Amino acid sequence: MQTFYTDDHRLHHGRCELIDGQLKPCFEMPQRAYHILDRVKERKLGEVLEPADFGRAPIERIHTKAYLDFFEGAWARWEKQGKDGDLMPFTWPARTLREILPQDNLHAQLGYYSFDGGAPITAGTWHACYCSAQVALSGWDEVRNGARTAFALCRPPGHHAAADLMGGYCFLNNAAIACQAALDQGAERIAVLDVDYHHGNGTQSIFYDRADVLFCSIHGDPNFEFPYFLGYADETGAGAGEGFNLNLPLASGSPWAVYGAALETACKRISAYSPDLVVVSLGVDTFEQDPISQFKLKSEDYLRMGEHIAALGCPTLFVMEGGYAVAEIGINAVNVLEGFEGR
Ligand code: OKP
Ligand code: ZN
Repeated sequence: MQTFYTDDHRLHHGRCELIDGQLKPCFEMPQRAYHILDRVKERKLGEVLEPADFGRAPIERIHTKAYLDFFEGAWARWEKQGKDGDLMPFTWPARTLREILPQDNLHAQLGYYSFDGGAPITAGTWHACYCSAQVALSGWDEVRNGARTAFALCRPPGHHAAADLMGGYCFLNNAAIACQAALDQGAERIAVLDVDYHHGNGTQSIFYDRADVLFCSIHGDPNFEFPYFLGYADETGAGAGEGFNLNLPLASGSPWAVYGAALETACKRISAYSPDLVVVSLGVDTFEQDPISQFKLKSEDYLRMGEHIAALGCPTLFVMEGGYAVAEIGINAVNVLEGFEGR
């Protein structure tokens, strides 16, 4: 399996996040991608290739032009104000306020285009995210050219990002961008299997009213876990998309026995859909030692996960999402890929 990767992800490096009332170093850090890359090489998974540049057009198929223009230009505006700290929102148009977009103020616009304070913009964030999307598109291109599978080693992750919202460490929805490119290039039905510990609210929202993308997600029950406001089992799709959204929220502390059963349920639904392509939003924050998550998967369980996905018998694009147990992230992510390849 080929891996697509660029070092440019390092240009996104948030300094800190607010957690439990304390400022701590960002969990979503460059070392995550370095560890995965090291493991890909150590296990001789296959070639590691730089992404091609497909431009901004495929990104604009998912995100609004206004959102992208804001995001691309935000750092320059911040710098012009003489600031150099991470750019983070602190006011949102929540209930009782108006959902309006003030024309001049950077912070107002940042609040409008985000749903939490977990996606800090730094000097290189736009470029890193642009490259992360190109990594996903390059992975799709590889599958389009006949490969059974490819690994898009994306960073920053993307599944929390909606058409015009950043949040949850995500800015551009890499998996959704790859899905839309595949549909635009002839695929008719795509299944997204989101195995990240957190619900992929961005991906769900993007495809919620559509039947050409089946979104299946296994995640910590939003009753207790981020992103709290989406990801419940009764969200089954809307309009033409009714029946094409499957959420499988699981209890805190769920081990592989519980997780594997949910994965079988998701795989059955995906098989019945007979997709042309499966896009896996590959988060490994379901790991027992993950510092911000509450599932209990062990490293060997990720081999089983890959085997289940391979049994679908579909062309499969893996798109990296979360995972914050940095020392083990490479082992766990690559275990899924090795399980898929049956080695
Ligand atoms: C991104 B991905 C913890 C707050 C949670 C956001 C988590 C984003 C996860 N108190 N902060 O899905 O791995
Ligand atoms: Zn996650």
